[in-house]
Amino acid sequence: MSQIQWYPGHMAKSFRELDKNLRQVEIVMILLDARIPMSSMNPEILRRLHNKPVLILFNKQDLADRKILSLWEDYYRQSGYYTLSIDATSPQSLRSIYSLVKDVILKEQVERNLRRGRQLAPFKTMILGIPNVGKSTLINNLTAKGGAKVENRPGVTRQSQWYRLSEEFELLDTPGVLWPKFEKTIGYNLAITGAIKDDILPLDDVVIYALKYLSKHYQAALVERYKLTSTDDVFEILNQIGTNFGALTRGGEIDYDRVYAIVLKDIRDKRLGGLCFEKP
Ligand SMILES: Nc1nc2c(ncn2[C@@H]2O[C@H](COP(=O)(O)OP(=O)(O)OP(=O)(O)O)[C@@H](O)[C@H]2O)c(=O)[nH]1
Ligand SMILES: [Mg+2]
Repeated sequence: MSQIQWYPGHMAKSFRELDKNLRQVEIVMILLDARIPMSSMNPEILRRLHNKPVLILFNKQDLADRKILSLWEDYYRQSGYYTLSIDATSPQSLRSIYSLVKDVILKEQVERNLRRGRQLAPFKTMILGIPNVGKSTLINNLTAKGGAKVENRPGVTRQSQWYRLSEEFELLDTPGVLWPKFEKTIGYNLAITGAIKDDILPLDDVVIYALKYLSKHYQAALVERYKLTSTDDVFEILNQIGTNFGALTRGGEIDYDRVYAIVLKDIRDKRLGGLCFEKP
């Protein structure tokens, strides 16, 4: 894991900028990967968001294990956050985000403004999330035709910019990448889901970790997909996949690199069903 660089200095700067930007928004949206709701969260962020409503969006719900995901929703809700599971590519998800913000999270403020005869203004928001979690997809899909123009209104710092997405949302751009610390299994989870590039961690370690998790928590799906006769030993699983899928070298040996690629692709393409690699 030493190849992954986690710069405390960068992080401190990002957090200082976050603190400044926070004052300007009405609601903070944190995008998590629904398959790894802990590894895709920087816990330090939550400690910084006092007094602002926080909406935790579990994105890529279409790839996740619904049962486990609902446990995660409960977990974060019990800690005082609003939660919603979404698929950032689906129009229905986008509508439900807006309804939740307007009719629940900022309801009082909306009603107060309407009572005072003010028009409903776009909600000022900030969208935080690790790389590849779906921020651009969400922002693009929240953007109405003709939206996403940078308004001529600078944020507090020079780096910050406001974007008018639609009648519904104005977005303050995000301050840097707020990775969690790559401790323990977090790096593996980020690699499995594609948040970090495949060449950052040794692929054999990543896939072996994934297969161990799957054989413990998704044994039936694993057996079914790879026609396994036993799941007792992870190296035996690799051999069976290699044999059953013809991932062999010319000399007839198991081609492990191909086996790793097969497993990773299957996980990411949902060939093993909806998966979560963490439980609350
Ligand atoms: N299955 C599925 N794929 C999604 C979803 N949301 C985004 N994606 C895919 O995830 C990949 C990354 O999405 P982006 O929107 O580029 O992620 P990002 O957070 O902007 O990534 P960076 O710009 O690298 O920080 C793309 O291939 C998207 O199509 C989702 O809800 N479900
Ligand atoms: Mg992006």
